[in-house]
Amino acid sequence: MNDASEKIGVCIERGKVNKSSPYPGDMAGQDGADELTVSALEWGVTPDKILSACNIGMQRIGEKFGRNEVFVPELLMSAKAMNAVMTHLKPFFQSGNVKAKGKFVIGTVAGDLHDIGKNLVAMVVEGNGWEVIDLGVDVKPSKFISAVKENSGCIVGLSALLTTTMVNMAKTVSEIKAVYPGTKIIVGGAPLTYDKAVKMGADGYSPDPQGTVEFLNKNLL
Ligand code: B1M
Repeated sequence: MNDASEKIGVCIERGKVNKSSPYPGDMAGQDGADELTVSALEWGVTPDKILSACNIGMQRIGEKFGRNEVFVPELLMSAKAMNAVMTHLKPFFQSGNVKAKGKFVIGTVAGDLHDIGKNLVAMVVEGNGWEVIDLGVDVKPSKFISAVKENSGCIVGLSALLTTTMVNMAKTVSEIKAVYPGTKIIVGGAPLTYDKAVKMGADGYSPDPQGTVEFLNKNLL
């Protein structure tokens, strides 16, 4: 990893959004995730490299949270810094003027507010030529069902980051399948595994955006 992307990873871990942000105090007045991403892209650092540095930063803040060294406000600042980076990376993952291969309805399941991973999956899928209908976070099964009704032939993607919300994911899969048995559903998110996905009746599982694209392309109607 080079120095520029490493610095961005540190901004994610510390929640340093941009130069004008006074948080964290010891980084006041320094460039943040926002400015450093712009510079890194100008210097030719690849979006993939920047993204993987961000993921390391997120991993580190998550571990600190797990050890009770930081709390929700710190996680929120890291998420804000990550969003600042993603604003600049988005154009690289979206190509535009491509005829859509099909429709992909995605959302984070009920009770779950984590959307960074879901947004990344949505971006990469869109960049690979799919029309993405993003239902957001805390999405109830009924909202997914309405979206399937409105977007005939779509494939559905469910994201969950909490072990507690995997129950809602399983419920969403079974409720969609009860009304639209032919709908293909892929699930993903940190607590998921292939076995858990199969157990809840999903058609696919992916640990990352690229695997999601492969699943979609395989299930192209
Ligand atoms: Co929370 N959080 N959080 N959090 N958070 C985790 C997930 C946690 C592991 C932290 C920890 O304890 N170490 C832990 C969950 C433990 C568990 O259940 N196993 C946790 C907790 C406990 C909580 C709260 C309960 C804390 C509290 O309030 N006491 C609370 C819950 C709120 C709720 O949802 N109801 C909470 C809140 C938050 C914030 C709101 C502050 C913030 C989220 C902000 C946001 O998303 N806008 C937050 C954050 C930032 C995290 C961590 C630090 C980072 C998550 C992240 O964005 N990762 C996280 C710890 C960690 O992951 N290291 C943690 C980066 C992202 C790119 O990766 O989301 O995994 P990820 O997505 C990947 C893959 O999973 C996959 O592709 C993505 C790109 O590679 N993927 C899919 C995701 N969805 C997919 C769908 C697919 C396919 C692939 O197909 C459809």
